[in-house]
Amino acid sequence: MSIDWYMDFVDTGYVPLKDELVCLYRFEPAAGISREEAAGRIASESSTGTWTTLYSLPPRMKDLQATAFEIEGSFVKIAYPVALWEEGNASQLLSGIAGNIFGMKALKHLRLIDVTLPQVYLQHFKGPHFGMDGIRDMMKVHGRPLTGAVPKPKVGFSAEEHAAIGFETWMGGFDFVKDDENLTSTSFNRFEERVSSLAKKRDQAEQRTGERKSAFINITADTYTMEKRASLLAEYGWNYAMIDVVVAGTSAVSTLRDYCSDLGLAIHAHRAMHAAFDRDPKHGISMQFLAKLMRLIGVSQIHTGTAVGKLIGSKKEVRLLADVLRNSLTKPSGNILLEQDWGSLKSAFPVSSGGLHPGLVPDVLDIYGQDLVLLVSGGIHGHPDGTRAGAEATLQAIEAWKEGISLPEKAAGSKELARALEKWGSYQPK
Ligand code: CAP
Ligand code: MG
Repeated sequence: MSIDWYMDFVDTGYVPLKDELVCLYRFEPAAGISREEAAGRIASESSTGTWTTLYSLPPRMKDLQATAFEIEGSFVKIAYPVALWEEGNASQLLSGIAGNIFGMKALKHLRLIDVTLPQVYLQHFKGPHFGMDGIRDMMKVHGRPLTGAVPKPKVGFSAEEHAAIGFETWMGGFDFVKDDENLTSTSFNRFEERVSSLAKKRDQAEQRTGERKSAFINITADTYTMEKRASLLAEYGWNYAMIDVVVAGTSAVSTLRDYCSDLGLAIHAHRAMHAAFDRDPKHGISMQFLAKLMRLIGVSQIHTGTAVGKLIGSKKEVRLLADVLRNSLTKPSGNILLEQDWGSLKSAFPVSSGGLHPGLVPDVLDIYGQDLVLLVSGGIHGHPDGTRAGAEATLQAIEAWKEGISLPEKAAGSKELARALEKWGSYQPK
């Protein structure tokens, strides 16, 4: 009598239905486990199965079983009946396709690479409140990347000092002042004080420049506190809230998406902690899955890397992440991306940040084009002539890229850029 039924979840002749959700995994079986059995175990454990055959199995259960239908080398595609998934519940999706399966002894490694979400599933999610066009209209910024900076050092300033650095950042021409991912409401910089101090400086900067100015102020905390903080942001006329989405969790982001949307707040998603599970090419969950999940839930923008800065992410990955967030239809790309038709679900901005300075701006824009949020933090506050000059130098580098001229050529008539190049040239931080 056989004790397990994993092979019931494998059918390489199966063609997924239009309404099925398809996942792409990279997997390595443990010793003594065949590829087919390993694929069957992934499909079983992430849908209706368990480790042993059962005393009774109602025939209708077959309709809910996942099917491993394509096994090629270390990659397997698995089709999931849409009835497995609760409408509009992204957290439950993760419990299925990114849950127990990572801990199975039958696998040495497992990585969830991508998922194709069918329209019947997508329709239960609202997606981003604004979309890229909506953000550009809201900020009145067209024809160039949106720009921002985090006061540095990361934390330590009082709310007043933070706001003063923010003012210099805005007066240097940047659109946004961003909280760092580990700044929330500390004894030396309370959230409430930062919200009001920055609002005063924002109003001054808007008055003097005639430009819209905003900030990504970090509300990350328990969900109830995040709701209170989002309400305070709206009271002070802010149009963004920042959330460390991996730390806060899928359920909290889902709750805040509607709460912020009702307040007219876009969500800036910081991805701190993503590298705990997306860095190892053999195991974990890819950044493109996280980016897709966050667009589905409805953040307005999320960090996607620089390729040339201080943090991980190749040029190819960064371009792919930008496509996942910006395109209405993503074409499949080998064993790293599945096709995705987003239907009417709005776009989200990729955010490029991390070790950038004016000398690296053309490299980043060559990768992304101009539809991105460009964050240059140490790269403006470390400018030899200070924050305002650093922001001006960054904007001069953007102009150079748009004009199709080299930075040294541009620097001949732009002293702030010249001074930035003197210090950093095209140095790529490690
Ligand atoms: C960048 C940053 C961002 C990283 C996050 C930092 O500051 O504020 O958190 O960009 O990485 O704390 O390092 P610098 P990613 O510009 O001074 O490096 O964007 O890859 O998620
Ligand atoms: Mg940071």
